[in-house]
Amino acid sequence: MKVAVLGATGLVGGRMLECLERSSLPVDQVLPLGSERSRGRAVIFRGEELEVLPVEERHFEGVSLALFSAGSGPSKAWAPVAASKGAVVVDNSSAWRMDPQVPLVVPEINAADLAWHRGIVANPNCATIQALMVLYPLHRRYGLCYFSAVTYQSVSGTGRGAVEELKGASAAYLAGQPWESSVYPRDIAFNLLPHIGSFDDQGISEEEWKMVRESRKILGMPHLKVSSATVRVPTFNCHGEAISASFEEKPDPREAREILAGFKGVEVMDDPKGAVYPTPHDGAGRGEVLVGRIRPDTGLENGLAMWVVADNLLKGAALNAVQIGEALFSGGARV
Ligand code: 11C
Repeated sequence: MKVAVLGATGLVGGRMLECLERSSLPVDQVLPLGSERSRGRAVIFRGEELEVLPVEERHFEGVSLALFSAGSGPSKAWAPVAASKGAVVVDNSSAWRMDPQVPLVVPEINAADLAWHRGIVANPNCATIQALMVLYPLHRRYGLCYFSAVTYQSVSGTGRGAVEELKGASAAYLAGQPWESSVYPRDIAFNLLPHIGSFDDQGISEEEWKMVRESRKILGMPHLKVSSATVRVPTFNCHGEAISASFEEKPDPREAREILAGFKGVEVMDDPKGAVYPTPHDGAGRGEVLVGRIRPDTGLENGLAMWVVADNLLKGAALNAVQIGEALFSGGARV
């Protein structure tokens, strides 16, 4: 099969190529696409250098799967074009996620929704994916009523420029030199920014709304109560989330640990007295969602609290997109 990758030179695009190399998809040809700015650049796939082409309609001829990670503007413009040429687009931007005609999929949770796609499938936001990967198996056993997710999100979620800004700003801070932030509105080095995406008139951020709205759609629970506070932290990769949830039935933390350990794509690291709990250093480069600190929530009825870490570029983006491709074209996602 022929696979196009739009946004191939970006951080997520690069991970998409790596995930495609390891996937169960019968990939014969990869076509890396980008904007005019990417002209002349190259990417590596299976050890070969491939030229990145500025995206044009004719490039989607014969493409079965088109993975998009070039931002909402290009996704809005090009996804219908690619779909009209017969490709299935798996779009990593927020452009199509809440469109009722477009399934929003985490294959371990709602692969069944792929049955009604019309050429475009949306890949959820990274922070939503990792929260639901642990909440869904618990929901099946105990019945989810409410959850709160407070996030600690790495700068790779913003992109390559933010990774460079954290490096430069940290070096400047340690050297006692001034640093002018250009990617973030405030200093990111040795700091915390409770600000991801723009704020609405009530002061709720875009990233917080994504957690609420995307969770409801993926779980098929339009009235699920969700609280969220999303925070950018000065780590390079992996998002952490402190999650508290309440259920119809009282969860037993020991049984919850077993349920989570048995769920494909989740790994339990939970021996806090031995300092065993997931950190961003544990999650980086891994496809699994890591969970630990599983304990009763002290303030919620039938509540459970936990700490969840995942690589935001892999399960939070590229890997989930390729798994959607596997679910569509090779009979199931490989985790
Ligand atoms: C971040 N979650 O960490 C964002 C990145 O809607 O796909 C991904 C944005 C999105 O900043």
